[in-house]
Amino acid sequence: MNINVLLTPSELPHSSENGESIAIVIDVLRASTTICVALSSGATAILPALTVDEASATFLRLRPTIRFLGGERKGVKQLGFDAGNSPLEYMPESVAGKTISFTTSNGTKALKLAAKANKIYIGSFVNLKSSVEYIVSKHSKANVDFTIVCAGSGGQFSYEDAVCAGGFVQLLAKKLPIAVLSDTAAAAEVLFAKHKNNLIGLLQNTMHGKRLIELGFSDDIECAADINSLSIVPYVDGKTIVMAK
Ligand code: 3SL
Repeated sequence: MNINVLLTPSELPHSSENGESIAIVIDVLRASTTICVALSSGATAILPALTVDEASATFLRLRPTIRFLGGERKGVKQLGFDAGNSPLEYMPESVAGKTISFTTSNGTKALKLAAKANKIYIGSFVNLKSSVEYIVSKHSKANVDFTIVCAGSGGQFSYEDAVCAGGFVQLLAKKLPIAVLSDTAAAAEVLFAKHKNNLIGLLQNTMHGKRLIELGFSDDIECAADINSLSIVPYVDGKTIVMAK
């Protein structure tokens, strides 16, 4: 059993040394936080798309009464979309009972790149504890390898994703003491230990966090930093993101 962290998705697809490979994809700012919030607001499913055109085409194929189109480019809601990528736009009054066609610059791309894993979960600070508890309850055999994938930004390292990955490493390793940590997993764990008591301060000072503040999304940072605020475990089922029950 190994726990590895990929600091950018560029190393994907990643093969497992053992039998079962479990991926946890993280894009704290903001795709994985928004996915968690949308599902806990009662969205039925999220369909990730690589491009704005693909998301729009998928949206048009859905039944008008249950469809919702969300996502961003350069952090901004696209023309004709119901919402951008702010988790605060995915409250129950907007998305309960809806199927969301969703595209973001990095998060949905990382999800597609992780497709070779046997199972793909979506992680963020908001669902750290609940998702690790669920994942461990389902995948604790010695032949499992965990790969935590940081979505990064434009193919580059994102500090906040690495810190969140470290939170997953710490909890997974605590619950699965036989697991062997890679060097990136050990480094991410150190970063989490350094920042876990001031996640808002961390997110406000990363490159992506500063850009979101400039765009007027400071509230999204507080939402994304609210560790363990949601009991939700999103995973990819075929081409759809749904909530584990
Ligand atoms: O890249 C992504 O997937 C987004 O989360 C980026 S943004 O926060 O909407 O700018």
